[in-house]
Amino acid sequence: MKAYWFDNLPGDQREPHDSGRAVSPETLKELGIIYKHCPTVADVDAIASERNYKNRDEITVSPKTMGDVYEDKVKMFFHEHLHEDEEIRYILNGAGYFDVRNEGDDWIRIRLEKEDLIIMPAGIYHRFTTDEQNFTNAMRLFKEDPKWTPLNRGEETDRNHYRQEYLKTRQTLAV
Ligand code: KMT
Ligand code: NI
Repeated sequence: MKAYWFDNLPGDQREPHDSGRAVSPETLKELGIIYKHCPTVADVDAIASERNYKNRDEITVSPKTMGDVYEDKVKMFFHEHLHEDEEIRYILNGAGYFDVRNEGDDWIRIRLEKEDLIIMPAGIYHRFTTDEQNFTNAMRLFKEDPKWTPLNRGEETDRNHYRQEYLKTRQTLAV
């Protein structure tokens, strides 16, 4: 895992966009993001049962597995959105970037590789992309039935209950 401020420069979303300014684990914690290195799926199982996760699936985001729709899917995942449930993602193979918004609306880019697990709180605005290798094989974990419809950013989503709750908890996390 590597976290840094997104450079906001033009160029393909899959390029690193590394500003060279690192983001500390403390900053991620204040946004409600939990990172864990999980060498085995047993480590993931432990987290899943601790947090009452009942479902999971596996996705491979790559041109080989998705064919013609790959480019569209990658663009779709990169639309800024939130979910009404906490989301856990565990990288099985390959790599990918999760970009998350901080309290000042700047983008933090989190690079995840094999054995990296991230827990993102409900209501945080984020987006995802593969890197220049175009290959992310990940496990997605859901508390209940897959209830992870992306709600794209906009006035209505800004007013969403889970968004409002997230903003409240974030204040309690900040030092
Ligand atoms: C999300 O919530 O944006 C995703 O789950 C992206 C695909 S998982 C590698
Ligand atoms: Ni998402």
